Amino acid sequence: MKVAVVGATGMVGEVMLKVLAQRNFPVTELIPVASQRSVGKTITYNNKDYKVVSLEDAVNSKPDIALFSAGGSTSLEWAPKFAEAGTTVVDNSSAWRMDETKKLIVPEINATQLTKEDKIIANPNCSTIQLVMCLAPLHKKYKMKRVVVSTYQSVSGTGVKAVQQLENEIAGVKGEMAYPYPIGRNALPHCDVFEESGYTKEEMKLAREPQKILDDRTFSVTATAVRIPTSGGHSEAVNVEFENDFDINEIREILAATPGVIVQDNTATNTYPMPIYAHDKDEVFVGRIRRDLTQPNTLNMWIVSDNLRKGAATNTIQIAEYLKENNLI
Ligand code: A2P
Ligand code: 11C
Repeated sequence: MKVAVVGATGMVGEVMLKVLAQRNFPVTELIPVASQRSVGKTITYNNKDYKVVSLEDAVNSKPDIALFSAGGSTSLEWAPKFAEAGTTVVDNSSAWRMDETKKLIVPEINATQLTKEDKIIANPNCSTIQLVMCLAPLHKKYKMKRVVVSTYQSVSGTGVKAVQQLENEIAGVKGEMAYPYPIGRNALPHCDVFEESGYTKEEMKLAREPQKILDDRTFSVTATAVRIPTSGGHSEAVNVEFENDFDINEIREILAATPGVIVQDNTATNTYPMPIYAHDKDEVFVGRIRRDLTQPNTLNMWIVSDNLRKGAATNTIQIAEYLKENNLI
């Protein structure tokens, strides 16, 4: 497969290259793409050097698939050009997620919707992916009514500048600020920009994307998204009210049997998911599974995943794998 990685020099792009190699994706030709600033630079993939090319050159070389993570405006402008050239685009930005003509895919949940006609496929937001990975199997069994989620998101979700801000603060060095406040020793109830409603865009992604992925608008999600000084891995405290009652052991069994989900839940041994253990892993980790004692049919749990892997690069590449395995590209 001729594979273009658009945004190959970026944080997610670099992880995409790593995951493509680790999962032995059948790359016969790699086309790393970035902005004009990076054209001609060398990147290494599977111990081989490649030159970064421009978007124009990448479209003209007609890749079979293009994995995009170069921001929403690049996707809006360029994904249709790739699609027109016959390339299937899997896009990690927010550009196409809520477009009714595009599918929003978490392979374990809804990849079977995909057909050859899908030329631009959207990858959900990182905090949505880890949430729906745990909600989907429980919704199937008990039917969700309402989800309340509070996130604890790492600085890598914001990008290189934010990772640098945290490192500078730890080292006691002055530098550029990615956030309006210090992030070290702090918690900012502010991920992405504020909308008129008072919610942030990140919170609204958590509210809307699960309904589209699960193809069900009968449940609702309300979110508070918080940035914390972890370098990688997003965490979520999740409260779910179901229509039907559940057995807590059965909940654990269902989650443990869900592909891509790992239960880490033993209070006797202080076993629970944490970002430092989720780092560099492809799975979603869930623990602190317990009944909400304040109202019927309601569950609390704690979900952690590496936002750059299952939250971004891995999910994108799993979509590419599904397309390849099912002869859809
Ligand atoms: P570059 O490194 O040349 O700026 P991150 O999310 O870590 O900031 O990375 C963004 C990625 O998207 C980088 O690879 C960046 O390339 C790329 N990118 C940003 N703007 C454009 C653009 N206008 N055209 C192509 N690639 C872009
Ligand atoms: C964050 N979730 O952690 C964001 C990063 O819509 O793809 C990814 C933003 C997006 O800030």
